[in-house]
Amino acid sequence: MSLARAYTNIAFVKYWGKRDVVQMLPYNSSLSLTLDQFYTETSVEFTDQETDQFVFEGQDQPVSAKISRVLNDVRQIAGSNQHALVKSSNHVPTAAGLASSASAFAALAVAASDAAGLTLSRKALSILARHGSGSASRSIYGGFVLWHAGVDDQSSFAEPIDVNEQVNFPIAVIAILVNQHQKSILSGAGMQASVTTSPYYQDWVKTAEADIQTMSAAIAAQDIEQIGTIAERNALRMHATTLSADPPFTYFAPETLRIWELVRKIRTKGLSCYLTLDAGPNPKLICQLQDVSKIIDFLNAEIPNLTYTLCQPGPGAQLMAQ
Ligand code: 2P0
Repeated sequence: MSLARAYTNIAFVKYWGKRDVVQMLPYNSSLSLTLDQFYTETSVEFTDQETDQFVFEGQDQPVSAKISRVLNDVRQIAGSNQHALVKSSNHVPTAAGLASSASAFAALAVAASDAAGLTLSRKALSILARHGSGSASRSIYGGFVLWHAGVDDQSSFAEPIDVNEQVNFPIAVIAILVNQHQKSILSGAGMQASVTTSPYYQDWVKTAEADIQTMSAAIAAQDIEQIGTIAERNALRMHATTLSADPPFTYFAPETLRIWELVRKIRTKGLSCYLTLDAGPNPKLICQLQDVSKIIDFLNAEIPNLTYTLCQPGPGAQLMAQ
């Protein structure tokens, strides 16, 4: 039995669309920060049982095509035909709206490969995790992580920006929960709708690739204002490809726009504070660690009873037990 833990990540330059849905190759490179507040723990054991089995939070669940894909890859590399017992649980400090397939498939890749007796490089683990879910390729590593779009299976992988996977400046991400409901359009379907129907899609890809360059420079300069400025613009351009899809759709809730408005107001007070959000309505605010309580106090005065989770840079995926 092998047990692995992986943390979720938030993309500062987003992945939004596959140019190859079978190989799970993205249109553009993406860049994320692994967070320290939400993780998935997954154990895998290969046994003589007749089929793969998936137990989530203690309950038997169907084995999804994505889980099968990762297990089949591992079996193929290991030359094994045994089936797997996979047990997984999520750890969320408060209901943070941070749940993500990134932590799930990074943990599965690390646990399943180890359980099969493989010692894969981290690059190979990143590719294996990508076969389950694109963003999982980034959760193999801690700190800031760049997922190279690549041109084929072996060139599409993530790597850490800092070799030690550390972030040596006081950046924080405040995750705000405005809505706990399951999103109506899953990200895989949402991104494909943008790819196939938004007339702005190719412009999104072009600007996202440019954002990778400027974001990398801003991280090297430890410039949180610049990092946040690029991340907010990138997130809103990603969401513009949903508003411009046919039929149009959006992940915004009314509270999302209200918080974005307040974020702009906070900036007029001289604080660095920037919005990003994924395929759901829950905003994540990028800021300086020292400004967190001022920002939360300001938001609380305007919208009481929101749930906040303070996140800082988190570590890469790791084996917890063998
Ligand atoms: C990201 N998202 O870069 C982007 C931003 C959501 C918005 O990656 O279809 O679960 O499994 O590859 O990785 C969420 O999509 O999608 C995601 P699949 P995934 O983090």
